[in-house]
Amino acid sequence: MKTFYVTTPIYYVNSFPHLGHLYSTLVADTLARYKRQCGYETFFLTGTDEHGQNIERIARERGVTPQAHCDEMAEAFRRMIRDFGLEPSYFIRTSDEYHHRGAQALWRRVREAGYIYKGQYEGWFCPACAEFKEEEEPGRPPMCELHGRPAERVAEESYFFRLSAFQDRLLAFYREHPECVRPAARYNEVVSFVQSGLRDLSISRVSVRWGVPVPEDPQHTMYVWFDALSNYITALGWGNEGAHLRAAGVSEGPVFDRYWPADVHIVGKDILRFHAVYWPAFLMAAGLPLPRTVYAHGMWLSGGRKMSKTLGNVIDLDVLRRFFARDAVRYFCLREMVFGEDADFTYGALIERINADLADGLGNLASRTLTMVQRFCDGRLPEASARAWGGYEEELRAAAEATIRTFVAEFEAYNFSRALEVTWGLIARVDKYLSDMKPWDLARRPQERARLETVLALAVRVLRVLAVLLAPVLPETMRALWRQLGFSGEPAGVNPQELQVEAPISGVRIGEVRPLFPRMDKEKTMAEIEKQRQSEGSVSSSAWITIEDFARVDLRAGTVVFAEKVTGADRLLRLLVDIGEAEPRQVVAGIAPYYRPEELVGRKVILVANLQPRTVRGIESRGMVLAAVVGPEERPVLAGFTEDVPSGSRLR
Ligand code: ME8
Repeated sequence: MKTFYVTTPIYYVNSFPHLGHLYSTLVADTLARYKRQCGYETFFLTGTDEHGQNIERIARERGVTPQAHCDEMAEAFRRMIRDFGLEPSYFIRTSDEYHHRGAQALWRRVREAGYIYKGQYEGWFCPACAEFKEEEEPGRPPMCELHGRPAERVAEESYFFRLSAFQDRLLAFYREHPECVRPAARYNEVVSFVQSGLRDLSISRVSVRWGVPVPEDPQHTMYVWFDALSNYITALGWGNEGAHLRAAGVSEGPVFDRYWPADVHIVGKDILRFHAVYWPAFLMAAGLPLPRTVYAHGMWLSGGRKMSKTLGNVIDLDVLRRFFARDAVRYFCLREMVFGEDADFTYGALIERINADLADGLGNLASRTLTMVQRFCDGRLPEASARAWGGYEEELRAAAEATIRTFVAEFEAYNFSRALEVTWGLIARVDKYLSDMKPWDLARRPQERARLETVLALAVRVLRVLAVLLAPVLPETMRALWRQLGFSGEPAGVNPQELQVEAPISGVRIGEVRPLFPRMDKEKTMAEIEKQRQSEGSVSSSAWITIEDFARVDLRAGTVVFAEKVTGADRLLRLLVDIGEAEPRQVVAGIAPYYRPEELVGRKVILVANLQPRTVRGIESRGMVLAAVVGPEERPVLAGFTEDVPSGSRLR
């Protein structure tokens, strides 16, 4: 039997899951469903990446053991999987014992092949991403762009992986396998990175305890990426007995030989280098086959910026869970993001797509067709008749056949967005066909019976095609549509590669007709989402920041010594705030409708003192005064003190 192995990255347990995490998993879930439907025996792996200095530190700050922290976080990811109806074959946790044994077995293989040696590592390390950073200016800590913090200097004994020995072999591999990194732009990036030269990689730490011990030298802990990447094979039972698979009811023992090499590792582009350079090198060193494809998807942006807990613009899964049907979230993610490129996520765009594509498009086509079958054909699927079959019908049938072929080709090429766009083109054509043929008029003329039945039969056949093609994307609603059409079994049981428009379905009694996708009231939903986001619930489920993250914000007590309105700007006041510096700070604040300048002079406020200066209406603002945001009109209420505080005092 043909097999297919798809993986997501295993999620780092430093933050709660958000849309970015959900995305990798739902892409993999969609692919897995599609491949199963095409008759492949499919293994879909996901899980959590739990080791490293960063996790050790977070657990310490929370006052819990690393294991307890990881247990809690792994459960949050499992919940994401349950709540969004995702169906991985197995969920791996790198703190699991069988994984440790597998990772150690890989280490031994690489060491025995002569690619691991002991040395001294000195370098810049960002604990938040567990990554060594290149030194840009001699002696100066590089800033981690992702976490906005300087890297830390680390000097210690370390094991090294001889990555430099793999430069030529990797380049030869890329040349011979142009599909090994996709999309093409990422392939080129990887090739030029490797061409620019590879340095050996430090792959152990003595200062970190929370991790997989290095075999025969347990003072050392494996570098978290060596351990994490190996999950893709340890989960299949490589380097262990596969007892975890038996316990989970997945298989009797290891399935490594059946599924490895992976058909595709789905990853975000931020972790491409690990998957397309380090991982193949580790595997080459161990003499194991290399994954067929690493596909790097783009980033979901929110407000034009990468979603990150540090920026506080994370799309919260709680909001998606509460307000949206899960099939709608799947559809939006796959339709809106051209796979491989970045895309912006807004609730407004999600609601608009639900209304336009799902409710008015697919949903409306299904309900108007089935309602007519109910009314005009006594609830039985009609038969097309040769007498009434003309050029228009032939054209539409050909369009449906072409859609099937294009959909399959685009899906195979990971162009999910294009596959859906083409499918919605077909929906629009059938809609137009119904509007042109006016079956409701035909129904009033008994001599047009054959034409009426032909029109509806064709529309029903297209609905059947849609249910089959869209089953991996909209699994729940397409199942519901299948039942409404009166079919037994599942749309997922029909192979899209063998799908045809013609099918012996006439005479089938349809099920109860119900709307597949209710329309959403955009304004009302947006207002409710905003309310929820303001409420405590979403604060508690957003990710933690560390004490160091917080300490980067320089908060000072200050005294307003001068205030005036900014001419030409109704909302703005220009303030001078004394924070114990030689000169008071000039700050522009959007509080003019709520505070008179004279009542502010002498008032104690809290100032964010290290905010990057910006110019507002030609006035340089060097800081921000803190205020609570109250009520739907978002009235600012200045924060202050009930006791006297000297200007310039730090807050922490
Ligand atoms: O990187 N949009 O884990 P992770 C799209 N543990 N994808 C996003 C995203 C966003 N805004 N934010 C994050 C790790 N992701 C490692 C993986 S694999 C052996 C180890 C994606 O939890 C990100 O690109 O930080 C990555 O693919 C995945 O979420 C997990 O990120």
